[in-house]
Amino acid sequence: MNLETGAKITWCPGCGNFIILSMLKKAINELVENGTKPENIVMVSGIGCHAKIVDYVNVNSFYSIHGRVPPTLTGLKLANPDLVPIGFAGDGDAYGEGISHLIFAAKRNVNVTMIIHNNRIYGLTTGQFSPTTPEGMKTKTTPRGSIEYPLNPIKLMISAGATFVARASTTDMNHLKDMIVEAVNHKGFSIVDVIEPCISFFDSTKYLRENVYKLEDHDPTDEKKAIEKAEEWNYTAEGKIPIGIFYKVNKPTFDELILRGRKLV
Ligand SMILES: Cc1ncc(C[n+]2csc(CCOP(=O)(O)OP(=O)(O)O)c2C)c(N)n1
Ligand code: SF4
Repeated sequence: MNLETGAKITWCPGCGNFIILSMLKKAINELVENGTKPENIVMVSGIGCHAKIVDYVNVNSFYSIHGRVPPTLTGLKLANPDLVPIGFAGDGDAYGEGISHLIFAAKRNVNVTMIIHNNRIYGLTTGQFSPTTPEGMKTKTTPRGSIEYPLNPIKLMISAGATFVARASTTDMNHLKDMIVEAVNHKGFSIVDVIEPCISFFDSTKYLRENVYKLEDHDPTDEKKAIEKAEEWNYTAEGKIPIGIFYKVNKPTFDELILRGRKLV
């Protein structure tokens, strides 16, 4: 289906968001071919460069506020369980401003999906450090190099209770599309941390091309092994970056438990 909206795309040429946008459209088409009703898909965004993605895809959408994508997704799913809510947030938005909301949506295992545009910097506000900026990196707010260790969201989300935790990279496009489809198809709280370059303020393209590799021989139902795998790369400035599904288990979802309580299912 044609998902173009005709809106002018204002991202910097070369921004990783272009790849997320084009793989998202492919993923939506695949989901629709396999039975998802397009009118049930609702995109929700936070605030930042990533957030403009809702203007560029012709499905229902809601431009939310900074860090509040997870509660918006939760509200949509509870109000109408037929909906397929998909959230889009930056690393600043999801892991900084909105971290408590993200943790609680994961803890509750709400049946929604979060796609994180993790360029490891604040893009829209022109280059301040974020929770996943590597230690030592010079940014506008860390002119002598960041003295903080980066957060590892894969480890955090597994510990918080998310039942689908994956990482993708804009340097492996088909894999990114597959991760989006798998996350949306998973029943429970799903998150895909997409590592991407911000061409203007943190160009990681070369590093990603040289260091991203696909997880193999990994059992995603084993929580301890998933955390061990997640520790292979702690969002530092160097090291190999595994991509794929770290953790995937089935548990009752928050929305289903609420509806059962109201005797609606
Ligand atoms: C409550 C609140 N705090 C701060 C801001 C200013 N602000 C807008 S976007 C942004 C950072 C966005 O960074 P990120 O989420 O990583 O998204 P990106 O622009 O990199 O896609 C900030 C701090 C805001 N709009 N609202
Ligand atoms: S500032 Fe960075 S994240 Fe924002 S559009 Fe430009 S390259 Fe993309």
